[in-house]
Amino acid sequence: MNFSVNVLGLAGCGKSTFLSRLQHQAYVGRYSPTWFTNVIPITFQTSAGPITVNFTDQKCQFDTVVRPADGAIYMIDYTSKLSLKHAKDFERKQGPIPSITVVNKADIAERKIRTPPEGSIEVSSKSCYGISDSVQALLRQLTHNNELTLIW
Ligand SMILES: Nc1nc2c(ncn2[C@@H]2O[C@H](COP(=O)(O)OP(=O)(O)O)[C@@H](O)[C@H]2O)c(=O)[nH]1
Ligand SMILES: [Mg+2]
Repeated sequence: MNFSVNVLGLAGCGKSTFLSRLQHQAYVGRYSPTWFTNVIPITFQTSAGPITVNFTDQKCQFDTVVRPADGAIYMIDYTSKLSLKHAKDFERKQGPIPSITVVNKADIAERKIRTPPEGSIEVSSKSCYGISDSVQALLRQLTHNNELTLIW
């Protein structure tokens, strides 16, 4: 199985860090802005067999063109109120496709967002908290299979 997934959220919210966490199981602490659009294929082992997701990581701005995809990850940053607005804008632009909303940087105590959107998943790309849960939720949405479990 093969899916394309757009990763969308305000610059600095942690999209590239989240993807390198999935790719290398490692945290890359330094900030290097994303200039180009990168497609990162990652294969996950699941109870329904291997699933490859081609994640699109891109420089996100308010005028970013959102391409069609099989699914999307909308990322919010707990330390940025603006990121909440951007995630909603991206969701509207992308339209109704299988998706999850993650709220990243859960490891930071000083939060600007008090009430994250309903159904969103709290993650920390730094500590790895919630990462496998979020991927499992995404794969369940993409496959329309709520029994699917991620082998992490
Ligand atoms: N404390 C903390 N910092 C994070 C986390 N995820 C990303 N960062 C940091 O946030 C900054 C922006 O991350 P990056 O992945 O480049 O954001 P992008 O612009 O959305 O791709 C970097 O300095 C990361 O190290 C996290 O879960 N916790
Ligand atoms: Mg980036």
